[in-house]
Amino acid sequence: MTTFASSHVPVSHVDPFGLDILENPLPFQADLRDAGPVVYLDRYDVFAMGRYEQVHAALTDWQGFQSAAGVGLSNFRYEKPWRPPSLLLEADPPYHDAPRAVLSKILGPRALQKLRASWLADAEALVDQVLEAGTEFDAVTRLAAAFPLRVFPDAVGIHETGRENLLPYGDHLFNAFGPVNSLVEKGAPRVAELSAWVNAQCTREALSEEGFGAQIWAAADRGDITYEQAPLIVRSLLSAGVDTTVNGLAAVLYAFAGHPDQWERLRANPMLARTAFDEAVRWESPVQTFFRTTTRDIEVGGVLIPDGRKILMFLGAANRDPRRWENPDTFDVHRDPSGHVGFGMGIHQCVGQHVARLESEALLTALVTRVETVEPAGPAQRHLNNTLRSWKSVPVRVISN
Ligand code: OVM
Repeated sequence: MTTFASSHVPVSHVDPFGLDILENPLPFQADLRDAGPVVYLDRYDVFAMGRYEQVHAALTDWQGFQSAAGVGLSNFRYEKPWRPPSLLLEADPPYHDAPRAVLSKILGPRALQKLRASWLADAEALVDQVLEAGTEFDAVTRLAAAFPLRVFPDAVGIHETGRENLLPYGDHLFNAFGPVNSLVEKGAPRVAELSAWVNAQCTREALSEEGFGAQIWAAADRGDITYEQAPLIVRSLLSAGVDTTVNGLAAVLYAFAGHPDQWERLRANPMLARTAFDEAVRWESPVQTFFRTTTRDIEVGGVLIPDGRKILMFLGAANRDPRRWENPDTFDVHRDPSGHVGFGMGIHQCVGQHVARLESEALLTALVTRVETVEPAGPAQRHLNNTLRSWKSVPVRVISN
């Protein structure tokens, strides 16, 4: 980190999407926060925010920090997006409002009550199956990935065929919010094939008669959204609904494997499952970063950011900012993690967060009644992604009842 005394804005030459930084972003994020409220990243000619106060304020100010120019590095004012923009993630009011209202209702706590009993039973069946096969296993593949893949595609209402495309599509999509580096190039050969498959799942004919997908099309029948919008809103579910929850669940399982005292607390009080998941989302921030674009010249922390510029928001850095959190690096199920920006903040705050919380509640509840202790059974391995803090493998050993 270098600071030019002649300028008001600290400058960093670091590539936050460099593979070495993605492997362990925490030291860079601490430097970023300490450098100032706004830092200029000369490698990409963008600004960055790592402190909770400014990240929170910018996320809440959708008028000043737009999403419609894209929430990746690419600026849609000047560059053609690689896929038609999301009607939710990459839109601002007024266009954002109707898709958001429709999806909020379909994915809201009330609507999810209907899925609760069956997801709890699915989690129990999955955990029983894993524990019967042995007491040492990979918590990522066997639980964190297996559970969302077991319940979410069915809830959306897509076919069985091709579901193995969901994770690779999401992996590439989240890479594509970053620069065109080796991670994006690695995914490029399959983009056309994966996109074609995802898009084909979004038509009315491809979807089951109940499920989130059918409910989106029913909203078009009612005139709440247009028929042109419906398939793109289904696409948002398939884009944002799998890799995110897989990595959120991986985060909470990894956290507990490394913190036996915290598992003990959860065992003593299983009602902590929901808070524990939010604490893991704060601590690990499965979605590490998103960009915004200034809609006018805006001053932040004494730095003038001109109109139309990209700002990289470090959700992960904000969630570990010692200016906001006590012992931010500690995973603590007794802390109040509310206010974390791991799900974003403001009008774009994760519309699927109740789905994610229900998945984690189901999985943790099934585990906590069956597993006395959980510990690492070998080194956990990261999966590198430009946006996601992801795990390839988290080997664990458990003692079950
Ligand atoms: C979407 C979308 C895609 C990726 C992430 C996301 C975290 C949304 O297509 O709407 O939100």
